[in-house]
Amino acid sequence: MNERRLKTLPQLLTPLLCALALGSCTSTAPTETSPATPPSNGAFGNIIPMPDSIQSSGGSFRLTNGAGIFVEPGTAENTSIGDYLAEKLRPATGFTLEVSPAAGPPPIGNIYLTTTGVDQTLGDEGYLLTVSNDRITLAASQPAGLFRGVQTIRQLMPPAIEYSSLQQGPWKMATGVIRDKPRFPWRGAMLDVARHFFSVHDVERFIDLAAYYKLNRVHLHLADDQGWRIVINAWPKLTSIGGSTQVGEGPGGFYTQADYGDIVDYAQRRHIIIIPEIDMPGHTTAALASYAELNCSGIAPPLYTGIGVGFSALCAGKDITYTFVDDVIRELAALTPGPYLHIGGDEANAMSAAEYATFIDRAQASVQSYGKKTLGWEEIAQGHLLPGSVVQHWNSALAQQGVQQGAHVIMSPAGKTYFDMKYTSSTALGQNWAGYIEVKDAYSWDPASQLGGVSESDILGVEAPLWTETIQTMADIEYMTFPRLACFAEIGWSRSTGRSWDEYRARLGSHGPRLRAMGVNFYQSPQVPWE
Ligand code: TNX
Repeated sequence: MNERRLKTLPQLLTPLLCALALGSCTSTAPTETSPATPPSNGAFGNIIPMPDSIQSSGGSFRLTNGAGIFVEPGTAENTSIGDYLAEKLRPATGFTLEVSPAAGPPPIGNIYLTTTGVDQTLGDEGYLLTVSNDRITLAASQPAGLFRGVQTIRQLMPPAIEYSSLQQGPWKMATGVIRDKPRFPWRGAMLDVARHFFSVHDVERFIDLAAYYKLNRVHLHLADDQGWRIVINAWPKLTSIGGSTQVGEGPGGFYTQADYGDIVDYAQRRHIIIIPEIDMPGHTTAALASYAELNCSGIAPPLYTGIGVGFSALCAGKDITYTFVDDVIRELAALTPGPYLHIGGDEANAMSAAEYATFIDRAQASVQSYGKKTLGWEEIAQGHLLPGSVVQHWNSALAQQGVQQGAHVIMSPAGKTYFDMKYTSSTALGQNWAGYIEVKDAYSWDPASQLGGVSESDILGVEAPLWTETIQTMADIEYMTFPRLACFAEIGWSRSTGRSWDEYRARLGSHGPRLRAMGVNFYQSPQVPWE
């Protein structure tokens, strides 16, 4: 029997008292729980990513029509989170779920979201969720924490809650207390919209699905050899010419600055920061084909629709190159509220090492001059990193050079995190240059022991990229991303101690009905006991 069921009365009462006092529970936070022995009481133990601590209390809360969502204080940000939760719960329940400001806990039967007087040790994204027979109380010191906790509320509801049409209740959930916060502050997914272009609507769905598993960064790979996808007013041919192709014969496409603004706003409402990437100085055929003057030869190459890498480069020796880079970075910085701009920097094999280092130094200076920090693939560690620059590990030991320069690292080891790697040799989509990544492989690794010389304190977080050379539709995106995104989200959020594939695979299996309810075209891996 699960020993967690054998609780003393004080143990059972602590969470309740804690919840009532909200702010005063720092030292009495539950300690005996860990992901090693999750509760066996159904819904309360099926959350992904696994919360930091769970105490179930064996009761049940029932959401009924007439229930409301009360937010305290009723700021625009908190109200927006209340509205988001209501939007998620209304279609399947058919309930009105009005959202109102509150001063103190609401009457029985309601949902209460509060950032007033809450334990600051929960940090930016932590939350304390108390479900009693009477109400749901979600407390966080910051709105982002409320938003993450809202995902937990969704996961505690029956899976049918995720349908976008009216479903049969009852809408019951198990009671207990969850105190939760993330291991890493950066948990991202990347979508390559350059190799194949995806609509604003597709990107928004990708953002929504990432939010469900508590990711907080979505990185958009906005330019590569095969396409330039964001309007830059100072260089309009980048999109009119450079945006007109993609891999294969398709017409490509691009985002207007207003489209990009919509994506940023959509993400912001989900407490997700958009990281825009313009890959430079390599991976630049789309730009080189649009403007002859960016080429050392002065001759524009043809547009490129293949899937080769490493053959293109901006001309490091020309002043116009740096005018171009500065214009692009200035416009992108103005459109991007988040603190980071990603300059790419990978596979610039068509340029000398000295030219490359100079280019990276100058690009970083531009980023800094517009008040942003530079992010780049680990190759940028061959330049002189400015304080605050971040290197993204993918396939070499160069990230170590970044650490030696004092940089933080984002871990995206290709053999573990690349959503474009096939699951098995019979996966129709994807590539296999970094190996096959079955669901178990996606779950069975740890960022802090992945790369020598890069340890926990050097790591800002994790990010999983979906490169889209072979990915053409939203259904393709979903198939390669799910369920691996759920595995990956747990690696970024949950503590590593006590992690067990056998426990996890059952928990993941319980998400089958949820993913189906959301209409996600996921890979039904035979490794997972899907419900
Ligand atoms: C490597 S990861 C690349 C991409 C490809 C990807 C395909 C990285 C920085 N470069 O250009 O799309 O492999 O898996």
